[in-house]
Formats: sequence, C-alpha cells, structure tokens
Amino acid sequence: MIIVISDLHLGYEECDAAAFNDFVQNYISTKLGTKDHFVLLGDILDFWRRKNIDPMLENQSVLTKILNLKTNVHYVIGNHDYYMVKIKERFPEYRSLDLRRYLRLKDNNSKFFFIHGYELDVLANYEPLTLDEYERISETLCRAENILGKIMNNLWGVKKKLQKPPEERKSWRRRKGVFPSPMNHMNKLERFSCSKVRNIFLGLEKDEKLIFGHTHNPFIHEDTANTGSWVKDAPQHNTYIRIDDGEMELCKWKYSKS
Ligand SMILES: [Mn+2]
Repeated sequence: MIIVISDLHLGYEECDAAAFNDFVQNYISTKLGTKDHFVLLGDILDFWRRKNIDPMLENQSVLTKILNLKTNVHYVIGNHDYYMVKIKERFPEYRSLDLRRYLRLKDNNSKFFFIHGYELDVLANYEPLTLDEYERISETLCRAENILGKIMNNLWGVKKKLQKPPEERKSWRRRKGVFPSPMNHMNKLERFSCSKVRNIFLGLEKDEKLIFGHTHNPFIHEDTANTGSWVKDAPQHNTYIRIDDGEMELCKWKYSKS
C-alpha cells in the first residue's frame, strides 16, 4: 500500500497539525509496514513564512514520529520546502529521509510518478519564468523569513483570486468522503496535468500515473491524482491518496479533538 499526502505547511498558521498528528499516530503508524510506502509530496514544512528551524522545533513530536516509522518514507521537495535541496547537496549521503525532487513507485504492476506539482504551475502559468528560475526564487523565499515571504505570498494570493475557477468549484458535493471529479471546471494547470502531453514535459512513460499536490484542490481523474492539502483555508483539506492493488483512492482524514 502507498499513502500520499502533500501541502501540510507545518509552520503556517492555517496548518491543521493536530489532525495530521492524529493521522500519523492512528493511521500511518498502524497501517503501513516494511513493504508499504508513505510519500510526503512537498510543502510539508513551510519555510517561506518562518525561520526554518522554528516550524521544525514546534512540530518535533510529529516529525520524530515520521522518522521512527517502520515503513518506507519518501520526501519529495515542494516550493515551500525547496531549501531541503541545499541540505541534500551539502550531505550527499543524507540518510534520515529519502529526500528527492521526484519519485517512481510500483504497486501491483501499476506505475506511479510523483512530483510536488510546482513544475506544472510554472509550465501552465509562469512562462517566461523557467523551472530553474522558479526554483531559485523558491529557495530564496525559504530564507526570507517573514518579509519577502509574506510579500510574495500575498502577491500570489492575489493572482490566485484573479484566476478563481467557476462557482461550482466551491460547492464540492461530498459523498462517503469521496470527491467528484472536477473535470468540467478544471483550470489550465489541471487540464495540463490530466493530458497526455504532460508526459513530454515530465518524462513519463505511457502507462505511468501522475500524482501531485501544490494546488490544494484534491481530485482523481483517470490516471491523474491530486493529494490536496492539510491547511484549513482550502475548501477541502486533510485529504490523502491511498493506493492499494494498483488503484488510487482519494480519502479524507476525519479528526475530532475528543
Ligand atoms: Mn506548493
């Protein structure tokens, strides 16, 4: 079994760290064994808004739980934790986590390709900015602490509002914790992610399924899936993708404080 989550944003005030802690303690650590995989698909730590060490210290309990898991943990880097690339470069034999830019896994003959998803954002929305340039900006923002990080975040927030998808987007019909496919009102990034031409840009094989996060809009559409997020300002949050027998399922973790 493979469990995938992204966009936890530890260190951001809207992060639902309590629910995630509950998820790791009561689901991940009990359900996943040595043959399974837990994929952290980027923006797990949010370095843009804080001094890097602060979110790590504040969340050391859940981070330690992750380091102690008896399953295979993979950490795919996102734009908000892009600084992790530098750490990996400094310690090439980095051993605490399987830290990487992308990941390939197999489950029951189905092949999966994982990226955080900012790559799709750059291709769909930020041209003429190149991927390399975007990554350099992301890395700088990881060191920006509050000032630059906040400015950039606000700017991108404004841009997101301007791009707001149709009204239907807001009213997700929820049934049994599964989400309807948003294929009728996908934005450009999502349409690109679901098209086969994405393979040309990302180097995917014909039969590889793509899983990404970054947009905070969870969905499954044919061989493409988005993990969603764990931030309370997203319409749907605390979502994860569960892969069992090669099949992807979009799920929501229900957490009550009792
Ligand atoms: Mn992101």
